[in-house]
Amino acid sequence: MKKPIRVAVTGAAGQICYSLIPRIASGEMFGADQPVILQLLEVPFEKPQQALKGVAMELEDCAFPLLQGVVLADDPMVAFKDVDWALLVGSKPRGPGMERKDLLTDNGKIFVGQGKAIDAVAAENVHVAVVGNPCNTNAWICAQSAPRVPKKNFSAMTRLDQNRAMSQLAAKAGVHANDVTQAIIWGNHSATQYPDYYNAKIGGKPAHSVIGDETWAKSTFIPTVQKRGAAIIDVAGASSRFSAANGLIDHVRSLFTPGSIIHSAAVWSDGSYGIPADIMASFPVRTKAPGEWEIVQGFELNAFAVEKIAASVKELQEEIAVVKEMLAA
Ligand code: NAX
Repeated sequence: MKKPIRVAVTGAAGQICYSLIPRIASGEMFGADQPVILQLLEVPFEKPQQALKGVAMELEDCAFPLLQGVVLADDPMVAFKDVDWALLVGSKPRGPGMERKDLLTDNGKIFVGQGKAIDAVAAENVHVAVVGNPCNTNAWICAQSAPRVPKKNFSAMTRLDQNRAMSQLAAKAGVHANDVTQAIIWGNHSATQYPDYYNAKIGGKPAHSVIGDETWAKSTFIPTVQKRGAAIIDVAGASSRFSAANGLIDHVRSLFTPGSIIHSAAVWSDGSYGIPADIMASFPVRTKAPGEWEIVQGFELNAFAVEKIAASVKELQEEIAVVKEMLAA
């Protein structure tokens, strides 16, 4: 039997994790022959800690063959001890009257503390995937706070956005989402993200030659993907839950599984495609070995794409400027 992978999950009593945790335990993230030990973190208050106990009891009741242990924690130093993967889902939602800046600084503090704990106690080659919003910048803060861990081991999730883009393109072309490839998301996981119509493929052919409707791409496809999270909140009264969990399963599985498939993830920029180095931006990514990925080169970006990506990068730089003030204080 393989050595178990230790996986920390934060926000473990929250909505996304309720769908995420059983899927990790059943082998969907790391593979059907890969045992896992789950280390679940929640805030140190009675209600979430009780809810976390309930999650642990349900895990027990599943008798998952691959689950080799569960650690419940209210302290990041316990939750991140020796972990190979840290999945940072927990963060505060934006409350009434809160500015984006308030959210950045409030959640930023969480990711400073968690970064420091990861630096101190996680396994040598730990990989960190961030979902809690604003996820790109939270991943950046976490990376800054964990200087021991190589920057290339950090990622933030834009896979849900990619999956949304695949479904929108498939529906327009009248095919299944399986037929859509290279639905790349560039930039920030926010309403400024750039879902790339021009490099996407449908049945191996350029999406723009199959769909042939640039007006639809610009006025419907891109805004629909950019604002899909808000649209779900409007309809359901709650933010994306199992689709976000599913996005993270896909995100980590793709980063863990070597192959030629190109997928979207926010990773540490090396300056590729003119996106400034040392920010966390979403790129086309390919995985060379488990947990070792590279930014795929060679995609053509037209003037429209360059302008859209620049706007998203500007937003990322503004977010980083806000948190730099916080880190300096
Ligand atoms: P919930 O509010 O249901 O759960 C969050 C959980 O995190 C709560 O149980 C809370 O107690 C816990 N938490 C807060 N601070 C913590 C800390 N310091 N340590 C450990 N746990 C902590 O939110 P949920 O719907 O699960 O969403 C979680 C995060 O995902 C939010 O920030 C949300 O904005 C973000 N999302 C990101 C997406 C993406 O594509 N990157 C899409 C879905 C989602 O909006």
